[in-house]
Amino acid sequence: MATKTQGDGRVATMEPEQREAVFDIFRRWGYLQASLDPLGQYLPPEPFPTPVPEGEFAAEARKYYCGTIAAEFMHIANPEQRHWLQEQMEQAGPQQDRARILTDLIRADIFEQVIQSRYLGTKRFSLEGLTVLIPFLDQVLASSAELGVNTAVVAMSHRGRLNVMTNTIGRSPAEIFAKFEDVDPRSVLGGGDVKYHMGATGEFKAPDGRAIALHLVSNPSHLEAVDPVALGRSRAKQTRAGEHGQDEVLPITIHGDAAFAGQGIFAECLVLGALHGWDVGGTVHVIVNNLLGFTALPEESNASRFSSDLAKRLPIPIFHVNAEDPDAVMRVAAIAAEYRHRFHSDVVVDLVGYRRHGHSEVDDPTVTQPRRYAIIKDHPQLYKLYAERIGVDPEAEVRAVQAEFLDDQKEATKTEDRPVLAQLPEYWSAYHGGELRPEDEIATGLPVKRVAELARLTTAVPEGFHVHPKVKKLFEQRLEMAAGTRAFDYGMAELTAFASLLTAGTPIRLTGQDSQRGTFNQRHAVLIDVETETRYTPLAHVSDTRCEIYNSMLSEAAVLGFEYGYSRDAPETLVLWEAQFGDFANGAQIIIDQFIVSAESKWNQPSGLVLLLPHGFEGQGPEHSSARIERFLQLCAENNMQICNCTTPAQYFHLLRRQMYGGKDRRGIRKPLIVFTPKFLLRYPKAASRLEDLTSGSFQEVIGDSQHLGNQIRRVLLSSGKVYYDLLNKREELGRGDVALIRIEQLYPFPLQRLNDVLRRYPENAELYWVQEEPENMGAWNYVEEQMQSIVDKRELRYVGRALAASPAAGAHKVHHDQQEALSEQAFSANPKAVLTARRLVRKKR
Ligand SMILES: Cc1ncc(C[n+]2csc(CCOP(=O)(O)OP(=O)(O)O)c2C)c(N)n1
Repeated sequence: MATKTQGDGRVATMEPEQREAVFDIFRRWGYLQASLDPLGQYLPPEPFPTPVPEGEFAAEARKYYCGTIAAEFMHIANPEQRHWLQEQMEQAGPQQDRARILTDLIRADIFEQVIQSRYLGTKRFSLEGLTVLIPFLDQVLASSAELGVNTAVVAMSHRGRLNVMTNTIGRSPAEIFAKFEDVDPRSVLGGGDVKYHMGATGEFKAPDGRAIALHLVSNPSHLEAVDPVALGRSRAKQTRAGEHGQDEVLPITIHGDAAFAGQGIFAECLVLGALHGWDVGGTVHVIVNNLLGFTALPEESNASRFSSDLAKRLPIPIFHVNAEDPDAVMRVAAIAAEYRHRFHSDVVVDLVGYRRHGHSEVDDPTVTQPRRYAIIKDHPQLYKLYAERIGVDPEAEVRAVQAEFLDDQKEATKTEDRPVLAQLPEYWSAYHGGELRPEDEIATGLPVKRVAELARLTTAVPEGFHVHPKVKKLFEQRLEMAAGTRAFDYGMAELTAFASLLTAGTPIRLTGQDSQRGTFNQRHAVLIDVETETRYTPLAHVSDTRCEIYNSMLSEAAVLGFEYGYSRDAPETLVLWEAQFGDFANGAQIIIDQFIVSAESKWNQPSGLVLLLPHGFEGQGPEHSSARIERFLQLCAENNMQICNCTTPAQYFHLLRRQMYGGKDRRGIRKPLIVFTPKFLLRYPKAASRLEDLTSGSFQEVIGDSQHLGNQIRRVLLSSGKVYYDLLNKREELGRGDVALIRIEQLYPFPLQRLNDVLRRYPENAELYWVQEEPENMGAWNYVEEQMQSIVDKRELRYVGRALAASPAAGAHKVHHDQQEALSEQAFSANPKAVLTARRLVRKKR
């Protein structure tokens, strides 16, 4: 039996096994009895599921595990991680710099009070009740700086955001107050955003002088949507930083308790952030847990005791800490920072406090939580409690901070300038957003020799690598394409565009479900050795330029958010996200609406992200047909993106190159590009391109009909995308030399001028039809009609396509086929009609 000399000199018997057994119970269940709610109202102690033998060991363990810090870590299988955490928990907390903590608490509280005094009745989403967030972040950053972090990307929602902007990010209070004075002319003109969504950049200075560049990510109202964006931005910064990027760039995401439990995108992020292609070396997640979500109680938001339980399905430690024990909060902050650094793992810190006011300051919370707010009314501010605890009179400091903030407030009322809270990093200096100008349309052809050289590079595999016979055959065909003896398909056009960009120094990052091979077996950018299943990416070896192609997890929202974030910090990189079928992109609608299409208008933040959305009606049913062209078109305004649908591989090739290049130079403009990509056309012989289509020219926004011109033309059929080939075939079948086919390859910005030039080649009285395979309320029809208003004013534009429909496409292949046939027939008939939808067709037959 072991013995131990205690502090008081007594010799106690130690029974290690017995002690371990008791401690294990507390390690596992101690969090159920920790004292976490500062108001003592919620989270009452719960009995352990295992009987606890009371005694000396239990008393000791209780001290570590049932105080104001609770830890959940026994679900982590890795013993090293568990033991490290155990060690941290089973010791006394370190000395804290209490004066610094007190200053932070005073600044946090007084900041809110100063706003409250002047801007009564304005929403600010006060941090009061959880002001400990400010010293907490200070400690996370100070500890991280010591561990080598020099950049942090911070995501957070409304709660306490203005406070963090000032007291953590370091924006001057005058800039924040100016936002309350509403001096931002853009917010009057319709652009811009509300103050508690704006991004901000700044610098943290640790007590030892080390600095961390801080980036608070612009955030839409949609809770948690910013999480993947912050992770993507972090990954891009880490990549830029190089080998030690994960140690230098720290992602911190701050959540509300209700949003943490409720929003699926965050659950997706927890998995995503740990996957190879998205790994950010761990994120520090902070729950600003006021035990309320708007008016909802915890039991209305969480399925279990803590909102953090969602994170427990993964091997991530979770700390809960009573927000009114600042020393404990600081201790957890340091542990969290070190854990993330040491194990490159996520860590969750649940700061449990309260909310002093209503959801916003204009809300009366006594209507829904009368008892809680009766307690809150008389509950002193944390800085007062803490000052008393450490035996300091805070009044002089409070007055000094108040005077400083009030001075800033006076400044703010005088300023006419729009506060610029965030600066784009230096690596954006060669790039810009704004208007798409004609000079951005440039020649993107490649010399013949270059195409051949790139084909050789992209089909080369290392000695001894066993390529699948089918892929081997495809590679032989690709070499023939490059030699000009076989027509180019989309797969090869894409590969050649990628290789050409890489060899010119443009990195590429492409992700999506099954993107390495390609959902439609068309890409084969990553090869699998048939004997060893090792992978090889020829594109990664065509030059020294980085090429990343990953199969993503089965998520649209988080993955697209991540890639958008990546594009925000990698303007030099061609970043592409691919939907498996374009239909699924609507699972990421928040990212599309709130970031991709509107970020430049709201936050002045450009992005060159490319979305590849397979689209086309091919009889695969309602959910594998439509990438919802109509929705993207409805979102177009102010030059916010480019929307294209390429009918040939060469067009796709030029489009991808155009996205990155302008003239001899890299293209300066960064604009999201939405490409409706083909499925059936991928290998359709009539859609194939010749070598010379890639070696000269540029992307054509409109493709006229070079064979069908002049006065014999009676009808002009306008279309976009694959339906063109249905019309082409029908025209051949009917021998109709009097019908011209015009393809609109870029839908936004709408190429009106070019279309007009093309239409001028036809008689003015030629009939004009828009033909589409999508139902009348979908596709580009409504949009095109409006864009062509100046033409339509003078001559009629009529519609041929499927009739109005609730669901994009018919379920039965036969019905699809009949409809498709009918619509191409109608396009050539004397008096075309809209083609009926599936259900109506069936009903009519009865
Ligand atoms: C996706 C989404 N749904 C609903 C809302 C409206 N909303 C804003 S704040 C809020 C409550 C958030 O509660 P919690 O996450 O606990 O944060 P708290 O405001 O308490 O800090 C709600 C429902 C929103 N902004 N985003």
